[in-house]
Amino acid sequence: MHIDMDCFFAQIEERENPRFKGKPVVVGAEPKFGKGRGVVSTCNYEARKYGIRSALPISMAFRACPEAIFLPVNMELYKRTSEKVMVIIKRYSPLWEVVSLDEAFLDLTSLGWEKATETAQRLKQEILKKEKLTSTVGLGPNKMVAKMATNKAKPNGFLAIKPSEVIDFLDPMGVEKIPGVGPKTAIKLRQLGALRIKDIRKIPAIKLREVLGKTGENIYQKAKGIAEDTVISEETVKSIGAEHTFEQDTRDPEIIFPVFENLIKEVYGQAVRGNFLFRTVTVVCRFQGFETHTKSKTFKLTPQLSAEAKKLLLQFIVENTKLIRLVGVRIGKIKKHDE
Ligand code: TTP
Ligand code: MG
Repeated sequence: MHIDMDCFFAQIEERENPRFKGKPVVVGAEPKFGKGRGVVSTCNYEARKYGIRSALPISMAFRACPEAIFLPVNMELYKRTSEKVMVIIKRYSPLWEVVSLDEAFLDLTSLGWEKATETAQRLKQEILKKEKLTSTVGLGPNKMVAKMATNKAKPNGFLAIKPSEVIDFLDPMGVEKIPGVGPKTAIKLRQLGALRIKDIRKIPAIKLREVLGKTGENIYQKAKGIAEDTVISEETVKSIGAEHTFEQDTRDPEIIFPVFENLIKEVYGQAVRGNFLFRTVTVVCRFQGFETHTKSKTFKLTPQLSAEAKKLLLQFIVENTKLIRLVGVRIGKIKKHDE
């Protein structure tokens, strides 16, 4: 499964300012009445009707639609929102891969096709309900097809391409729709007579290799719908963590410590189940006003998690008098017991 949020930065701005609804919204550099020098980060679908796109010079965006709402990039807000969305996404499979602030893959293979379809739709609905944001979801037998399904179904769409449907799905598309085929490669493919994906399969393999080298072989495979399907969960290998946001900011040890104890149990349980040894303990503390700090300690041998984590948390409480919004614990420098 592939998921990508619709016009992410612009949609968040619309959510925060309902009066923008239905109007063209452009997020990016300051337009300065057409004299601005930066570019568009993104814009909503209303603005796209005027030809405005990511990476377009802001001066051109202004000329295309001077009456649009132009907003600066509020990265803090987008990152915070992204984190919340990703927390939801990761709950749907232990095999997840975050690609960017608004894009991720999940491996749902073990569910089988029907359940995977249901699950993916449920995820889309949960993000809409909890974060008030629309997304587009694609399903396919590998990452490339899933991503292409998302692209095809945008915005606020859902599209599942079964293995038996892959070739019919790919055939009529322009060669530039293949992920990884940029404008230069697309031109070379067209010079070889391939306008659509189905044409790529007719080019002799030797010719493709001659013109495009190793990428040529890769593109040939992609044109047949064959691509990488491993979803790499970086964090499950590098570290294991858990965190909790309190209903209300607090400094009450009777609230904080039981919660923290549970987080430790959860992390420790995961380490035991995965048969992992670890050498770092990290505690994260977010205070009122979103100020976030971490404290880490690295040991020569796997330490006693509970004792070390509590020492670090106590240091936070002693050093900082602010109310606490979130606590988390994480273990790192992990390796399998038998490695
Ligand atoms: P995208 O997912 O590529 O674009 P999008 O979410 O705005 O629109 P959609 O997916 O519906 O087509 O990128 C995610 C965010 O990354 C985007 O909201 C803003 C940022 N971004 C830039 O700042 N500059 C860029 O050139 C691109 C492509 C994206
Ligand atoms: Mg997006």
